Amino acid sequence: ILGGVLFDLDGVITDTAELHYQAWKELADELNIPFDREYNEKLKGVDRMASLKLILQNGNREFSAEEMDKLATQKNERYKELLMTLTPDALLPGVRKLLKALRRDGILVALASASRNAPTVLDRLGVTDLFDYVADAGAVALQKPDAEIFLNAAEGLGVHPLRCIGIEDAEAGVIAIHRAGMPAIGIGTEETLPDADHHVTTPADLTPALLREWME
Ligand code: B16
Ligand code: MG
Repeated sequence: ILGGVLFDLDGVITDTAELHYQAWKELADELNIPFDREYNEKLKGVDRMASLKLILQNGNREFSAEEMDKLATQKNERYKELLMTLTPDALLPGVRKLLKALRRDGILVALASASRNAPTVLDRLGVTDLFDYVADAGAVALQKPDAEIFLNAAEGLGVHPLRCIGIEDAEAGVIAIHRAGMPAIGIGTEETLPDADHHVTTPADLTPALLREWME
């Protein structure tokens, strides 16, 4: 029986990847480090400091831990500015409808995002009220593909992990969902998400009935 649906944020509810890209790009340009949209793909679902390390790999300078903290903060301040441009129009198609349908059916909904800015993003999108729980990315020690954030989200809902299903657009997230013992729905294709149990092109293709069926 389906009790809870756990959503990833970036790439599932909205495309914050483009805003992350803009903020990282400005920082990389300032440091004269090559960075493009293709490389940005590698940062999806990866937390802030790990993303910074991946970017700095392409430069030929070493940075102290203190400098790296500063750079990560600089990027985040810029990212937060960019978040202020988000409106409910930035919700991916079908998301609001799906969230409402789940609520109507008594299925609980949580967010399992690696982003510490997730609560702000939900507010900007106007969907905070449609979530029963938002897992705290800052309180999670082990990043995706570890199961921690999904287990934390299920616990926050008070629903047993085996009664939850997860939705992700990144392979590391799909693996995390499986490690949490849940079926994984991939927003993408068999090619981009080879391990997902089911694939859809957009959240608009999902309904509570379909998720219930895939829970079995
Ligand atoms: P922040 P998700 C992830 O979100 C993004 O995909 C990733 O690019 C970002 O670095 C990470 O959140 C941390 O974000 O700097 O805001 O804490 O896909 O897990 O929802
Ligand atoms: Mg994602």
